[in-house]
Amino acid sequence: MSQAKKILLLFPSIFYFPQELERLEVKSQLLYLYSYLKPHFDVKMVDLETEIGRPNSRVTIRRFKEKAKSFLSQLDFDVVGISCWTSLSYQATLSVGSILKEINPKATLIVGGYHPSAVPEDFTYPESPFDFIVIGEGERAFLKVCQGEVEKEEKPVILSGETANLKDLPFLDLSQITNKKNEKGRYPYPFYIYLSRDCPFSCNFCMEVAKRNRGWREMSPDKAIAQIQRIVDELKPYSLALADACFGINPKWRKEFLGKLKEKNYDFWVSIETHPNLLDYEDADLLSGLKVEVQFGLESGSPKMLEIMHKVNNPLKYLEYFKELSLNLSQKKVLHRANIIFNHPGETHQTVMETIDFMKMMMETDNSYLFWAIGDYSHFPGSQIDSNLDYYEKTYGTQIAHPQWWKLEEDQWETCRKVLPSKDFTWEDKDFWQSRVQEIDEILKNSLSKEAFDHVAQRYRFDWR
Ligand code: B12
Ligand code: SF4
Repeated sequence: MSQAKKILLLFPSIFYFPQELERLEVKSQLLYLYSYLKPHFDVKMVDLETEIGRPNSRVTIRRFKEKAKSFLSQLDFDVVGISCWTSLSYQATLSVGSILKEINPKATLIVGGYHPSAVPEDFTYPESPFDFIVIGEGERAFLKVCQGEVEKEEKPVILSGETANLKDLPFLDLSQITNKKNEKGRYPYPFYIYLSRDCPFSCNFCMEVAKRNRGWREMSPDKAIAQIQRIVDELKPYSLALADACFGINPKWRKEFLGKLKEKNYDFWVSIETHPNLLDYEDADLLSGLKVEVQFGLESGSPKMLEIMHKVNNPLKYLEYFKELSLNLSQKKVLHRANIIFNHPGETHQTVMETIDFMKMMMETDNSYLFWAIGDYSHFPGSQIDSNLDYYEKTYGTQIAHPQWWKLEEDQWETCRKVLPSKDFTWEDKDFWQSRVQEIDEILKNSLSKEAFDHVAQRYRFDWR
């Protein structure tokens, strides 16, 4: 093994994305790779999105490339890992890949993330600067490349990532982040960590399948708490997101972890993202009194849509369960959020109204701790929908305006949502759900407890302040 290798881990930024959705938090996927490789090599982590920015026109992209070239020319590297994490980074990845090969033709370039996992062939074009394309988890595959266990070939090599045992993964190395603390000595952005990996559910819209692992692997509750405590000691964050694709699938693990988290009684916000069927009243007891926001991927209030989404086998039971659980959480003053996707393939005016009616019914109580995050379906490669587009077109009349939108030179965040869910809609009235949601905004405001209202206004709804 060559210990002298210099490794650069790079987030290439995002092209053609509206500026207001800018994110400055540390890219956790790189931090995990960094922490894994650091004991073996000289590793540096660079985020071109924060260093240079997020260009969204031909002119600003040209300037971005010039700046990237001059910035990267000053760095010394033998191996570069580029994270094309979402499809929104596709064009930035290709540009930065070419720049790196121009600066150092001998360097080994590895690309990984959700997009290469879903569409590895997007990186194997003639003259591609990439040597390795990794599908799925990066830690082991990256190490193998650096240790010379796999050889470069004339064409890019596609590698299947190996699943890491979370019990053996090192704690996060935060040494490159401590300089991002503010004048109060605290890390000012949400900090995202993962206590488990993968998800055994198979929602049709989700990209998780692209990484090709369908189990659920967790670190022990003790290790999870020790990891959090290290972050607290070193970064003093204002908020921590337990961003696992699906938090706490195993009830024994979940209860033990939540019990230990409760003992810590942290003074910062912790958010948890999970499937509504997983939590029970005992979990609600454990969550009560914590500074916590539980985010549920509820997705719809329409039984028909839940079936089409393949969210659950028994949608009516699922919605009933969520209603009871939410009431219980509100009684225990636990803030919780239901995420809703409108315009998923198959959506009709009727299913939109079923969801609106469900939301209204959930808002009938006062002093609620339930609020909503509502958005349009966005079409990403690698999901079951993407793999079976024909079926949705034939069955519902779904139209995806640009099935390969990440290759277009236009606002990609808008283009990935140019989806006509069914023949029940026209392109003109597909935003039908937005005005229906607007109509119930006042009911939502009135249903919330003061604490929940203040939380939502401060974090999400600036127009409520
Ligand atoms: C947590 C999360 C976030 C967090 C990210 C926190 C952070 N600081 O990194 C937040 C909330 C900020 C976020 C934002 C966004 N997200 Co998000 N997010 C997720 C989520 C729920 C979990 C990811 C996860 O499980 N990570 C666990 C770690 C261990 O795995 P990983 O991140 O995949 O990294 C591993 C591999 O990918 C690989 N890898 C990654 N990079 C590299 C590089 C190399 C060289 C190698 C070898 C390997 C490699 O190795 C890593 C370690 O094993 C996923 C998935 C889901 N089920 O919904 C969506 C998901 C990734 N997000 C998605 C999207 C679209 C977004 C946003 C664009 C949304 C928005 N409106 O802004 C932004 C983009 C942010 C950005 N700048 O890139 C999509 C991506 C789809 C796609 N094809 O592009 C997903 C898949 C959700 C979906 N629609 O299905 N997200
Ligand atoms: S949406 Fe959530 S529950 Fe469904 S498959 Fe994806 S990660 Fe799992």
